[in-house]
Amino acid sequence: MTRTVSILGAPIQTGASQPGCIMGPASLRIAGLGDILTELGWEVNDLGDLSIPAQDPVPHKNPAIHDLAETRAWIEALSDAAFDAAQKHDRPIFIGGDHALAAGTLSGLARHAKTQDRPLFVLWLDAHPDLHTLETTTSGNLHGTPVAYVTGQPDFEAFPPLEASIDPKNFCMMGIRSVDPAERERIKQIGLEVHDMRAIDETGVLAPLRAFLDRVRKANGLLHVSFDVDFLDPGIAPAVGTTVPGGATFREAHLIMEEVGDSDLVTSLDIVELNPFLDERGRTAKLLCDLAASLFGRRVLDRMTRSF
Ligand code: B3U
Ligand code: MN
Ligand code: MN
Repeated sequence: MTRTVSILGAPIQTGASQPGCIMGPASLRIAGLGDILTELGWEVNDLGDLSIPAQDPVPHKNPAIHDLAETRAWIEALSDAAFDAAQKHDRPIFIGGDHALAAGTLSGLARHAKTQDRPLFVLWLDAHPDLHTLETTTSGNLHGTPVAYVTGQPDFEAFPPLEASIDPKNFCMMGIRSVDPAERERIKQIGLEVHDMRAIDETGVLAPLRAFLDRVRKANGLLHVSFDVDFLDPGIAPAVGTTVPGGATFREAHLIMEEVGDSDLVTSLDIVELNPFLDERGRTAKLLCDLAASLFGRRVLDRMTRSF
């Protein structure tokens, strides 16, 4: 039976410091995301772009925080949209938009997982752990907060109430190479599994990834992949506002996608932080489509023919 994927655009950019992510969904569509998945045999349902009504400003005691009302409205809308998409389709894809998007998608997906009586696991591919609370963020950029929010950390009264949180032990982070002091403390405190770039240089991506996928399989979990463009090395993916040198290579990124795709455990995907204003002739958008293709089954050779 043909499996279904839905594509939902969320042109949110209020969580980031510089504008441009609003064009992310359009850029990924122009790069051919839908057609690529159709060619791979998936039934593709493009749900268009989500939007939010105009908001009145909401102040916060942390004066660094900006665009709180809009970001809050996006989280609310995305949580319901992600819940619906997960109930209706085998593999929803959420295309951003900055990473504050994940505060919404993960809260909706956690509610969905609860209806299935299954735990939700998250593979977080990012240069950053996005573990700030509304108290600890110094940049005030709310794309730095989704993991703290969905794992039920304190100081999120200004965000929508969380109906279902995600166990921090169900996260696996890879590619991490920019961590603020408060995030460093939080990682230790809540026991997050973080593979920074040093660990990846030491072990490669496959060993920790396979161990994580085994955990998901044994727990009969749902698996969400949250892919921040800055996970990738800026040399291959320039279209992101928060480039950090020393990111994942083309081959590491494809290998992760192929391995997760082969596991058949993945149930949803975010592609976030694409800023097409910073792209070079669409190369980052095209690379993201190719990485999605690897996750959804594109292979260079069939594994069975490889025995020599
Ligand atoms: N931790 C920093 C930097 C950052 C987080 N997420 C992104 N950048 N994309 C902050 O602003 O919270
Ligand atoms: Mn991020
Ligand atoms: Mn990042």
